[in-house]
Amino acid sequence: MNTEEIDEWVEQAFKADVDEFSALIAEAKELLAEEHRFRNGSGLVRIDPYTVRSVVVIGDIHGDLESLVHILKQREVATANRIIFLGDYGDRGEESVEVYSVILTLKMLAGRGERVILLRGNHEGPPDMPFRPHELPMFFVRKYGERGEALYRAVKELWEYLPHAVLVTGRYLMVHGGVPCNITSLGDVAYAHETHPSSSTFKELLWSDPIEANGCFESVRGAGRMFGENITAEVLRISGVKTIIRSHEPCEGVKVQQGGKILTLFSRKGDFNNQAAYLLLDGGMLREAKDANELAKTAARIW
Ligand SMILES: [Mn+2]
Repeated sequence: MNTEEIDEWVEQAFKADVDEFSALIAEAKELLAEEHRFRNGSGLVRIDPYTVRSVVVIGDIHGDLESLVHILKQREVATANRIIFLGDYGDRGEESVEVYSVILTLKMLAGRGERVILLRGNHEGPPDMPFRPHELPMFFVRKYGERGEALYRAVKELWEYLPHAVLVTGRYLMVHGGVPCNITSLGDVAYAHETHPSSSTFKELLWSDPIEANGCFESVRGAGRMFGENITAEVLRISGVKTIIRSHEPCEGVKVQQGGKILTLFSRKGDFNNQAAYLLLDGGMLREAKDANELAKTAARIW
C-alpha cells in the first residue's frame, strides 16, 4: 500500500453507499471466519519471531481517522509483515464509521494469512458485556439512515470472529485490556471466549488494567479487574514471554508499568491525551525479548 491508495480508501470510506459498505463488511466477515476456523476456534494468534521480519502494533483508535491514516502512511507500516491492532475501533471519535471502512479495506487487501490482525477490544465485546460510550450505532444511523442499523448489526456479527490475543513466541503477549488473575495455561487465554461467562478470563482480557501493587482488585470500570505485578509475572511465566503489550487506557502514546513488564500503547489523540504512538518491532526487538522500558524508547510518536 502507498499513500495514494490509502487516500483512495479514505475517499471511499466517506462516499461508500449502503450496498458497498454492506459488501465490504460481508467479505471481511467471511475472511475473519475463515481465519477463525483455521485457528480451530482459538482466539490466540501465534507469531514466530524467526519467520516474521517486522511487526507493527497499533493501540486504540476509537474513531480517530486522522491518526489511523497517519500511521498507515508510514513506510515501515506499509512494509511490515504483520500489522496488529489492539482493539477499540469505533466509539468516541466522530469518524468511527470511516475508521471501520478503512480497517476492513486494509484487512481485505492484505488477504489470507493474518497479515493484518484485528484484536477484540471491550468495544467489540459480546452482547452480555455492555460498555459506554457506544456511539457507533448512532454514527451508522446518522450516515445511512434506517439501513445503518443493519450495517451496525453486521459489524457486531463480525466481532465474534476477531481474535483477542497475540503471542510473539518467547517475546511478547498482546491483549486489549490486561491479563487474567486466575489462569493456568495459554489455553485458558486462547479459548477464553468459549469459557465466558462461567469464567471471567475473557472479561479480564478485554477490560482489566494494571496496578502498581500485588494482587487482584475490583476495577473502578465496573468490569474486569486491576491486576498486580505478581499476577503479571505469573502470566509472563506461563506464556514464556517477557512483556505484555496492551492498550485500553489513554496515555501520551506509551506508558510503562510494573517495572517494565507492561507496555500500554495508545494510538488515538483525543479527549484524554495529546500524543499517540505506534510500535515497530523488528531486528533486535524480535530477535530478543525486550522489556517495556526498551520498547517505549523505540515507539513512534504522533503529534
Ligand atoms: Mn478499551
